[in-house]
Amino acid sequence: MIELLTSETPNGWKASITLEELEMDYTVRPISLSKGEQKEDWYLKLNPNGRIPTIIDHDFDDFVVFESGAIMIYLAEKAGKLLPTDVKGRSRVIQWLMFQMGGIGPMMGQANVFYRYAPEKIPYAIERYQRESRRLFEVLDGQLKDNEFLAGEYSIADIANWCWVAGYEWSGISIDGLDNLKRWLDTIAARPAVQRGKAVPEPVDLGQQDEKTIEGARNMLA
Ligand SMILES: N[C@@H](CCC(=O)N[C@@H](CS)C(=O)NCC(=O)O)C(=O)O
Repeated sequence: MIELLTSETPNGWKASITLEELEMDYTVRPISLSKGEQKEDWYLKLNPNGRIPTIIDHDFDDFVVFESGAIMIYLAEKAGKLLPTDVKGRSRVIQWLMFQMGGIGPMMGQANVFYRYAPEKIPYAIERYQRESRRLFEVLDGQLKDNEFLAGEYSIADIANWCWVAGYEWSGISIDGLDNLKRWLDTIAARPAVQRGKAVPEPVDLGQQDEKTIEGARNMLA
């Protein structure tokens, strides 16, 4: 049994959607980011970075994995699905997974901070992160022009990028003109496992986040 320590955020959904797609048995331990549970000593012993998600594999000596991308690779390898085993196929998936980890996630994360959460609005910072995110969306759109999914068959690379890109409206980034990206977003959103995983630990409507969300994020960032 896998234990997932998580919150309702894009990095958390990467783990819960992967678990759902792989049909693995798992339990959920919700972590309250606004209350700072991710910075408590017991949690830092599991995840020294003080962020969600983290998993504990209770069937494998309580082995702990932190960093969402590493969690996805671990789970996919354990199940033998969503990540090819041949060298080239595996590399292609990992390339697009790293594209999310090093590009989409950090840029959209900062776009959210400056566009939504920062009490002081700094136009240069807002534009910088929104423009760079849009540029990365165009890279994804180009890859999806002749490919149904990012790297061969549906994989952890699609899940990782989808979890962030699906929040484009909250980040204030347009997807106008990116028809391939739009098609891919809709295809993945329709998957039952994605809908189940995105409701962990509780459902959030990305388009309907409110002052409470902003307040919670500000507390976390303070
Ligand atoms: N590189 C980490 C980033 C994780 C991360 O930033 N998680 C956010 C939620 S999406 C978090 O835990 N934030 C809490 C905080 O900043 O204190 C990963 O991919 O696991």
